[in-house]
Amino acid sequence: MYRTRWLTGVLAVAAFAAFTTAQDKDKGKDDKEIVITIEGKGAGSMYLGPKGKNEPVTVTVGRKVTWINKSKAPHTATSDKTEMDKPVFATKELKLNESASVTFDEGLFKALGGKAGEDLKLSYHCEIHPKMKGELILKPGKKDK
Ligand SMILES: [Cu+2]
Repeated sequence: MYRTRWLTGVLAVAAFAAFTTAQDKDKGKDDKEIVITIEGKGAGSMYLGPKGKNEPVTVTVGRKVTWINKSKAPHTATSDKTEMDKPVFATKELKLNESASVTFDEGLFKALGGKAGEDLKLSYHCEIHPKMKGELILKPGKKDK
């Protein structure tokens, strides 16, 4: 009897801790992180933005974009733009359920050719499957929140 009560107390604390962590994580996502899911769709694979579609994703400069691979084939997110023959940004090769993030800060925005007050269209691709393409629109300046 005593032992059961002790266990209930521990479970209640654990549940509270889990709830708090989940809340903090969601809050962080709302503020800064944009998640793009990489999914296999029939013959090809696509980069699906927060709306679940392969369409340009708008990113305010300063925000973090996370790509997570939900298909069995490995993929990357690699900028089309190169600097000294190297992509300006590139994730590692992502296997199933692996993710990688890129923070599009002011420095990276400029390295990609961004100018103050102008949106920058940024196309990227998968290094393993060059037909896989995605697009971001980087918005400089004010945060939208
Ligand atoms: Cu790929």
